[in-house]
Amino acid sequence: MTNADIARVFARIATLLEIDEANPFRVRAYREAARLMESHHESIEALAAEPGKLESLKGIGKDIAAKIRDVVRTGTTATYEELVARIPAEVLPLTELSGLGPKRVRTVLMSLGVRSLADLEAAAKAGKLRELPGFGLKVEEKVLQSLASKQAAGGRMLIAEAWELAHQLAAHIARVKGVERVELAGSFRRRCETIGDLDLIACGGSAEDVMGAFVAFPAIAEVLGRGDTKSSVKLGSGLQVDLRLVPGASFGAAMLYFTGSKSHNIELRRIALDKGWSLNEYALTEGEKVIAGRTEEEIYRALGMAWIPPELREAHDEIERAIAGTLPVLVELDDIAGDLHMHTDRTDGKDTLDAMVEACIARGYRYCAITDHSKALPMIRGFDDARVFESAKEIAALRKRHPEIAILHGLEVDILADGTLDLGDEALAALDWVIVSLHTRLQQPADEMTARVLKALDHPAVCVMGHPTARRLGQREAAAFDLDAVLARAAARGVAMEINAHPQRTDLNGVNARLAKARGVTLVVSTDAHRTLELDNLRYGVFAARRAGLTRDDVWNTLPFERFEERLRHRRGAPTPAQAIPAAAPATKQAKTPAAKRAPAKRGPASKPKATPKSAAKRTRRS
Ligand code: DGT
Ligand code: CA
Ligand code: CA
Ligand code: ZN
Repeated sequence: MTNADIARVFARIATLLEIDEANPFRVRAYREAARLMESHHESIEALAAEPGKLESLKGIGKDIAAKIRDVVRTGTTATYEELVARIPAEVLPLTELSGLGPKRVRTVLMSLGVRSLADLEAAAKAGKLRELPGFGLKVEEKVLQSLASKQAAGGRMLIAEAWELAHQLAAHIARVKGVERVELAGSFRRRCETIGDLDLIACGGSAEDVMGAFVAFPAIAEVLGRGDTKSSVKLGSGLQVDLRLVPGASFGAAMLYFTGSKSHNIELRRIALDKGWSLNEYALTEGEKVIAGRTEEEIYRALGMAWIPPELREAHDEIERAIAGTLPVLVELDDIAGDLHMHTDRTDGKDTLDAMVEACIARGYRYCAITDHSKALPMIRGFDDARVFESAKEIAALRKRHPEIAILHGLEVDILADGTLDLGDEALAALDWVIVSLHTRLQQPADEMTARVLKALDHPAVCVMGHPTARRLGQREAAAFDLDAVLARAAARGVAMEINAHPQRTDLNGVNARLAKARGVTLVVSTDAHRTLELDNLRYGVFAARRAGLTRDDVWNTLPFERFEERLRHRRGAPTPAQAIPAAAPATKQAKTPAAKRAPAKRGPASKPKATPKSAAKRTRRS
């Protein structure tokens, strides 16, 4: 059982207790325990096996520790069972809709008898929500909207939510006697942002052993079907998993078929048919004769093309390019040299400046940008101008403590409703790295929204637009501005567009990032981490970049710091203090440079711009 699986039970208890109007301290104890388990770096299951270990964690008392052991052992605990005996468990997903929380869910349950998403939709459409105490028309509209975007997501799961368990499940099958290969295929292998179900392909081992191990995997809630070549199960999270056991001679053909996409498969099959061959999940054949089947490479080769990375298999232009030998060499996770969007506990992040920087160093980054929020978000203590100047001092001190990485003093500045930025020009100029983002007034009419964003991009201090469309998967659609016009302006102004790697954002997504590249816009892949662990979300941003067909050259933060900085200077017309930090560091961890050896790292806000027009020409883009 993963920490997330265990945590889910306690989060559910907390929500049910809230609906039940239990003592808030009790609610908080469960919620805190769930949070702690979810972000804990060691396996909770392993800790539960050792006496006293769970109890030694801050926030976990004797009582909760006992319940964790119940959950590890049985998958549930008496407290949960008692609650769901009184409150229907189907109301739990209702609390995740924007506009509703446990309090309002209690109200719809008690006064309207709403027990499920379908009930809720019917009540909202009948205009019954607006009349409830504490609701109103606005809440009703919000609920309808989030129900609509939930349906658009089709009950699919974020790839990030399946990531760990999917790999654990594959590893579990790989350990079975005789098994030669196990791979995850389907939309998961194509690195889609959401997945409908998981498709596992294995070869080697007996059906008895392989399928037996599969249906016994602890995270499985229900066995939907068990056969010798295919079994299907449902995990506790609701995700369905299909496992297919195929002969080694068909492994490549099965991988190709079950990786999809369906339309990519159809195009491949047409090419095979044109040659008088046939292609299915067993092999590429000519009559009775097998031409290829063991590996994907040999099938693609026989069809006259290069092997195509799964992220590109969407029947876009990848087959033409594979035939012509012009497939892009896709950017990889290891190419990213620095993360340029992260928050700290100075605003709504959970970790300190030092913790975030140390986590970046641990991940081998050569640079990073600290980008807390601006004052348009007052409830999280967003920065005003004075706070920015104060922050500059904090960052200067931070650089002294961590000389092995270049730290950019950044801010995520809100784009206000009229397109002006949420910070004065002098404060903006004092920053090394300015992200501009939309967080508020997302319902503006499209024309106003487009004008608002274009105006923001015109400000000379702007480096990059953060999570450009502001969508949140399963919660909120993309803002309604004219993306094409915005991309054209970004290209003209030399402003980059972010691929925000937060799994629920993935914004720009693969389709839009492809468009950005076509318009000549440079991309930046960053995490928007609000805690150190979220720095690992970077992979989901890289997936979107790969699905967009981006190469290393299309992504600004793949550059070594010196060249990254050169380009930034060209963009903003002034050297940054971070530039003073040694850039050409060796690839492995190095000893700390004594602070005295480094050049003074201070620049006054009034220092003269120094443009280096030559540097831009260095970066030619592949098209
Ligand atoms: P998902 O699960 O909805 O996220 O998306 P996929 O792509 O994983 O789709 P899934 O699980 O239904 O099927 C896995 C792959 O199997 C799919 O990408 C292509 C292949 N496949 C499934 N059904 C068909 C079909 O009717 N024709 C062809 N050519 N391929 C199919
Ligand atoms: Ca699938
Ligand atoms: Ca499937
Ligand atoms: Zn952010």
